[in-house]
Amino acid sequence: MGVVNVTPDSFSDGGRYLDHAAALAHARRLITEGADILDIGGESTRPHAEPVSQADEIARVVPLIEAIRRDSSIPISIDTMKPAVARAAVAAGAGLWNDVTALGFAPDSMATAAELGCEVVLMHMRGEPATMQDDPRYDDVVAEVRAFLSARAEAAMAAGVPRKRILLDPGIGFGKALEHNLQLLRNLDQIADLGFSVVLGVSRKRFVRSIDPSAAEASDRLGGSLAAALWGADHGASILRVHDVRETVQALKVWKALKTPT
Ligand code: HH2
Repeated sequence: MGVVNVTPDSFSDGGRYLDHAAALAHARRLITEGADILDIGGESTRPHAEPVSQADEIARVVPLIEAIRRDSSIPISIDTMKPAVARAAVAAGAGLWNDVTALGFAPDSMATAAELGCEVVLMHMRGEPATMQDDPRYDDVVAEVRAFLSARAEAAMAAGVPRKRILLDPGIGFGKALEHNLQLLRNLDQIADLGFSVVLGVSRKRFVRSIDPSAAEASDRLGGSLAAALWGADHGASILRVHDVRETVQALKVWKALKTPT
């Protein structure tokens, strides 16, 4: 899953693709590089990001989704917590709603997902983007994230989202200190054991800098991102949400070749 952020402030590429033509060119490049899904986002979820109005978010993402749809049938995911944005994105051609609030932001999120009939990514986040990195604490991060995701999946099914349309994501970096992120990655199989496809977003995240302080800039974190992506692939992730598609596709090809006995 290749990331296209149409935002001025995303942590790794904010501002680069706010312009429609630049975002479209980037989306096309990710398709050429081997992305299987494009994840389009119009609001940054990084700590202390500025909130975006519904109208502005729709104006950022819908023309891009329409333009991608004109020349590609690639599955498109909309990264939003707002039901109205998901609705507009699905009408424009998106088939997957990636929600970092696990359909918890608005009272009508669950019902909207059921009505739209799209796939949904339910992600775990502790707290809200503005404050989530202020000393997050857990007794048992793996058990708590697993129980949360299981409960949200049950709630989505009760609201009418079919089981096969639900994907789960532990939400690396969302209200988690380094040790929490590492515990979740080490025990990713326990999330996969819930029986849903697992989406994993480790690309360019801050935990890489926590391990390698020389990786101050998000763009310095490719090596760590690839290491974590392959670890995820080996421990039950079926979709990797990444910025560096070409490099990740190549890493996965080598990993797959090594795993296939000759
Ligand atoms: N991470 C980010 C945004 N959306 N969605 C899922 N399912 N999983 C993730 O790990 C995830 C996500 C943060 O990355 P990015 O989009 O690059 O930055 P920003 O939120 O600042 O736009």
